[in-house]
Amino acid sequence: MHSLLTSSQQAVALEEQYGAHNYHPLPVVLARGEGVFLWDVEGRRYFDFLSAYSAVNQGHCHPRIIGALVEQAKELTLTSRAFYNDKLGLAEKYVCETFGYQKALFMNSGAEANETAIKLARKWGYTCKGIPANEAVIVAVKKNFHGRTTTIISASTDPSAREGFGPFMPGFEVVEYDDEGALEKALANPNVCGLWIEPIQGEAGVYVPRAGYLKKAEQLCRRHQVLLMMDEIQTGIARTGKMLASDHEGVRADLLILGKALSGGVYPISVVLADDPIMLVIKPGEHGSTFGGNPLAAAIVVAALQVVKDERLAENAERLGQLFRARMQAFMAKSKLVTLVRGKGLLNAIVINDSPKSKTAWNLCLKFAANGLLAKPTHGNIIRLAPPLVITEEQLHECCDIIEKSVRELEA
Ligand code: IF1
Repeated sequence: MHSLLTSSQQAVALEEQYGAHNYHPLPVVLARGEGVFLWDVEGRRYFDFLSAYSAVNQGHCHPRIIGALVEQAKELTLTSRAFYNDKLGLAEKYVCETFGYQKALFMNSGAEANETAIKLARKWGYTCKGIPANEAVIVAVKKNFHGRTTTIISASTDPSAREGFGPFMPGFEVVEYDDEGALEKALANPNVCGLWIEPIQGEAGVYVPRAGYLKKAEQLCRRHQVLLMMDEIQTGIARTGKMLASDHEGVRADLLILGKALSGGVYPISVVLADDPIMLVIKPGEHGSTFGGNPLAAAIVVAALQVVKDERLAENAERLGQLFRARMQAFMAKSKLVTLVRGKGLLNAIVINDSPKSKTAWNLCLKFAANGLLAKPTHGNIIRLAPPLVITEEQLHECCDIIEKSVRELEA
């Protein structure tokens, strides 16, 4: 253990005094991670069932990804895009071939990738669809989560994400999610350049739309010359049992937005993928960022995606996700506290039979922690359960035992 702090309490006190209070973490101070495991400052071991919101699909500190980071970090970390570097082209090719697109634009955070997609969709709307200047509209959906910038929260319907941060960016129309009629209406507006959705709404509580919704959305986008902007930052990279959640319905986004597990949780990397007619509307000097496409990120992203393929993480997520939901269904039949389990692959959530305003879900997560498993409620009474995709069947059963034991303890 190499933690510089001698106790968890010391860490919490430091953050309380010197850190912004923009989070309310579970009272656990982590010092080390490996695979599906995390250890706190005192050396207690936990199963990670949050995976940094699906950024650690490959498991904590995966040796191949860390190896790529360390090797490249000794050579060259950042040049800025004022010059070329010898790793970016290789990463762009690898990512384009992995997901089947002609071009990639690398950024850093998921929010920046979504901002990039907004700019691409708008500029494509003006230059290719003929939308009058500054009148482009992007259709978003209720309970979306795409990041925390002032433009992105302009499309949010979550008061806590918007309160006190106005004025907001115009040009967004927000409709019901999982409602094909609402899409038919909204996309008929000739000024609409993009439909911006998540294939499964993570933050909303792992809300899986009805079968066929994504396919219908794709068809409506084609019919009305609207770009399908698919935010797979949380659902992508094998999390839902396929390389992309869109793959379950054979849907191909016009703008594919990725982040988080692109780096295996080792480094902030995001990317927007598109074909030439869309990507090339942005000309040299019109968009970018200091760290976007740096050689260190480029080396990491190739290793991180190779791990996903070589270790068949999508297949593992598919198989163990079925097993997980089956065990939870069986357990729910005997539990008053857990009323629903939903998800795809290893992106799942349980719904607690209590008011969203109650502390029951939080208290259950405290029980999980005391029993060696880390998870956190999303909204109120929903607990997301998303382990790294490298988890084994035996470990998954051990985690289900912990979950069931904790629920029984809370019910007692
Ligand atoms: C926080 C939520 C999850 C995302 C999708 C874009 C982004 C995210 C579908 C932005 C990021 C993170 C952000 C983090 C907690 C977590 C989160 F609770 F905020 F909503 F996962 F559901 N699209 N999600 O899930 O990517 O800029 O963060 O790299 O803000 O607390 P980012």
